[in-house]
Amino acid sequence: MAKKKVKKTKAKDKAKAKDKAKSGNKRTLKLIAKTPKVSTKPWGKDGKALDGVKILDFTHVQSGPTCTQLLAWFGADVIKVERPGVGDITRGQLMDVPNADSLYFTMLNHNKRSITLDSKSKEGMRVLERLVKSCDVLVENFAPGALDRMGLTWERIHSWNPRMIAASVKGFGPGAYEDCKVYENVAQCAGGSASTTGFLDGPPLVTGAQIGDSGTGLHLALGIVSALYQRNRTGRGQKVLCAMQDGVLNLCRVKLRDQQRLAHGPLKEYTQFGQNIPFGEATPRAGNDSGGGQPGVILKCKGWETDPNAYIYFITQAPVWEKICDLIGQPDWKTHPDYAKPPARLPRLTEIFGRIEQWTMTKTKFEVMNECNAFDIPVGPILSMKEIAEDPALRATGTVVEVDHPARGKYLSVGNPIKLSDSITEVERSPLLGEHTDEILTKVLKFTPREVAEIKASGATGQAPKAPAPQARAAE
Ligand code: CAO
Repeated sequence: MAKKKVKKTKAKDKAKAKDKAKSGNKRTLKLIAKTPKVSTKPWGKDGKALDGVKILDFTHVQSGPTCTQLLAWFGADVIKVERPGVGDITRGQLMDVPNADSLYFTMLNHNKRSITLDSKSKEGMRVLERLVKSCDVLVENFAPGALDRMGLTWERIHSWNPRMIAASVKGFGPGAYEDCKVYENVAQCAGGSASTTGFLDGPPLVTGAQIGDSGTGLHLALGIVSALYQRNRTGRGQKVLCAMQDGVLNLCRVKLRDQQRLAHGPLKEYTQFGQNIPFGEATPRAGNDSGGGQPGVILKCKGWETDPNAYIYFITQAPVWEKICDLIGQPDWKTHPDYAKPPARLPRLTEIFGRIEQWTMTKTKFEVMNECNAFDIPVGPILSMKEIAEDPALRATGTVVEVDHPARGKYLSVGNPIKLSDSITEVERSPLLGEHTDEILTKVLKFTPREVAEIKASGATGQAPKAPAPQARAAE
């Protein structure tokens, strides 16, 4: 009897296992069946990469807006929530045209919609709740704790919408400085950029590239897209955090590399090695030395006495060394034991670049560019912002775009630097403050006319201004 029971149980288990395997197969088959067919529409004509993704954009200044602008360019519907009457502080910062949103704002907030909302009011929170419930991602870069103080804790967000991804930029990650407010240059200093930028005999320098703000915004965008991808599998949202210090350090990776190399001797590719200047305990400032294995520096070109940008970056890449020697009229260096091989050149970089500079100073930076590239010698002209703004190739690819704005007229912006062949970016002007408040309340959040009236009467949305009439613009 007992034996029979065991047999029965075994048979049952077998059947169960079979069923499980079958349903597993079914699941796989289902997944395969669900895989969409390859689109028959032409490239770039089948919507955008992030079509259908809705973003509650609670960002301001530069880091967060950089992130949401990228997502908008890839097709996400970005709804920017701004404080009534004030909006993103950059709207009014560094203004150049009276009564028009600044370039600071317009160049970081393309392709978004704007709703004004006092998030600290009862009616404001009612709208926010519906936004959280209907969006896929919340992006914010408030000072630490501000979102919690508003009442939008992660627990609350997650309970309202378990699929929501909550993405934040903060200055520092968890640790001693986690409560600190941070701006671009603070991050550059704390992330290792400033201590390694500048000349050996000068103070630390910040760079013009906004690696703290825009760099962290880029990192955050990748985190969000990854979290969206994982959500396809788990059905669950998650928190995404990018600390600006971490983002800067990630971009300064090669300097932490050099810090560790110091333990094994001097950094021979640094100019200071050839100048017999001893190395200290930390990665030094390297002036314009290349950060890689191919020595390079900035050299003067024709006109440098009057043009601050008549310079070129010149890299003595090892595979083209002989071509460099021929080009600068120093063919004997091809075989000379002091110059022929890369290790022999390292202690002589100042002398070598001095000799190359004698040659570059006889030519404009564009002549050097053309002559060197004819021999595959990597060089880079120092382009001014004026030259970049006027560059026809950058215009042709949409990296520099002209945008029209109802209050400020035409202006130049930097378009999407990431090109997708099947999700082509169309750069649209930034929204006016609260321009889409009504549209979002009614069409996106589906509040009834009565509810909209209640929300508005409470003052939660403030007064949405209208775009100036064309005549008014002409008179400006
Ligand atoms: N309705 C009501 N209140 C709102 C609101 C809205 N729609 N939007 C924002 N606020 C409130 C916030 O809740 C916060 O209030 P509390 O301080 O009372 O909680 C307040 O406005 C100010 O927010 P903040 O502290 O973020 O702004 P700040 O100008 O003082 O600081 C910054 C700016 C950038 C230093 C800080 O936000 C920060 O450190 N952010 C994280 C790092 C970052 O992104 N830095 C890069 C900025 S670009 O250089």
